[in-house]
Amino acid sequence: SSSNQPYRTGYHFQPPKNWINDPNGPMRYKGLYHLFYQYNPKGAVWGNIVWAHSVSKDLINWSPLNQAIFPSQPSDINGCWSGSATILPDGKPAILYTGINPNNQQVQNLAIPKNASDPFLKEWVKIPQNPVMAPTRANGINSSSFRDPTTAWLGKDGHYRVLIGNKRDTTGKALLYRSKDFVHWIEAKHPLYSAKGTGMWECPDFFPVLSKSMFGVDTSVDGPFVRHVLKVSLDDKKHDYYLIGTYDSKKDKFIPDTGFQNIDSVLRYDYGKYYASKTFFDDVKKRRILLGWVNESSSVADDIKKGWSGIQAIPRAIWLHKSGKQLVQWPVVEIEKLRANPISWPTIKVLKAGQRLQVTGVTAAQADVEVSFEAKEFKKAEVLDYWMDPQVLCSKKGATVTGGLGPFGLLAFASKDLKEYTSVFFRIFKHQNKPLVLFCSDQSRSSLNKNNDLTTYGTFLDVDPSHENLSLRSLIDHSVVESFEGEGRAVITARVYPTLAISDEAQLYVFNYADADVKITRLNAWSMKKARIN
Ligand code: DQQ
Repeated sequence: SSSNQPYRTGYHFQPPKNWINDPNGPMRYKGLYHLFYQYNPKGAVWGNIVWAHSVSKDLINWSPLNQAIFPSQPSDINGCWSGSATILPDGKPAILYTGINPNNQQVQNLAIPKNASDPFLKEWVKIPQNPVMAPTRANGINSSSFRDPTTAWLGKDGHYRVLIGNKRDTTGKALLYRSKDFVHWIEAKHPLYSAKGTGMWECPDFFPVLSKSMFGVDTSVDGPFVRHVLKVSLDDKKHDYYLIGTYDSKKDKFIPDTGFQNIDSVLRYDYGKYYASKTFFDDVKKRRILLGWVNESSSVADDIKKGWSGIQAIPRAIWLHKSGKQLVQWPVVEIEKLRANPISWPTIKVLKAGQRLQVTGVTAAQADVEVSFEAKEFKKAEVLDYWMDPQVLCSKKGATVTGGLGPFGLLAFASKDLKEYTSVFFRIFKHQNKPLVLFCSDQSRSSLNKNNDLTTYGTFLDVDPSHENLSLRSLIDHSVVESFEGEGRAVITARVYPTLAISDEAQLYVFNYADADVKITRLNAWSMKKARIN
């Protein structure tokens, strides 16, 4: 019950108990969305990994099925690790996943549905030819750095291509394999892309986006209005980074607009906790959807005590921003079905310097909040002489540090005495005489239990506040604050474990601890109904 499990989510996906990590093989098939995920059936820590399986009609309410893929043959006897689904031209799905063999080597396996006319895809058959890709002395691939096959795409030559995450020394690589029949795979001479000093690339994802549209396209689509995205999960950093660029289909190479030279300037899906993500194309709603794993910030001892660890983020639609320079992410519209008891502040409100206002009328521990600020007094903005890492800047200038123009934003999971709160806020600087917008998620006061990781997160936001209001949408859910800034141009997901601000005790505020007034141009909030999550 919620009284002894205050941190279980109301609408973010999680199983009833135990450890989960990466989303695997997401797809839409015969009217159902499939989510497989890395799961430990035996406990709240990583281990004994199988593919658990749930299905959904709306990406929000999920029904559990039996485990889909679990150790059963030499090529996966020590674990069934991450992988992806591909819908083949005959309409049937195929799954490529990493198996751990008896020598603890990573190899790739193929599984196909036992009965493809079953929309639930309950049973999966591993083909007798497994493994279909393996490290050998001849190919020189490091057997402990060879995993996480992508969704395949089909070239004009009729051959499939997949990527496998890899490293050699400290060079991260997306190895390319080709196949005519999906069973026999041959390594290409060159990886699709690689980058020195980036370490192991986990869970690569490679997909096309349209240059002037929010619509998604099938993974095999290519052409004049198409750009490509390569996402990699950097094991050394535990973050998901992406590059936008061109896919040269003749050379089978990816040419990013800017590479990994300066890791601090490479874009991320999320500047908080978010890892091992994966997209798929929803061919009915013509959108590309991004799923990602959000791990805990609590101690392992606390995870074992509560009996579970890990959730999935709310599925996000993902597309190329009209600038062409970054992606945009937005919670799938279906999540809005859970909205109840809307409250809306009717007129534009001035939020005076130093002011804090409570947002009443919503269940603050399980809510969806949208707020927009107009911050025009640019002359009051603090000067930032030299560029700084935004996360460091957010840590130095947390929610309690008064500034010129900012901090202003939300206090989520606030206790009545304000001993606890998580603040998500903007702060505007003057940098090279132009406005520079910082967005922070400050967890430093989120819990009186200091065994939690209370790290503050931050990012700069490519929005000009003299032309545009600063918008923020936070999905608040018992131990999660998933915040979308600038209409989805930046995202920060945080995990928090308040001891006082739990359930009905949690409060929500808007605040402005700056020297300058700002205006709230919009505030809409909803209590969120519980989703059926397994
Ligand atoms: N998790 C899986 C691996 C993958 C890692 C194992 C990323 O396949 O590289 O559970 O979180």
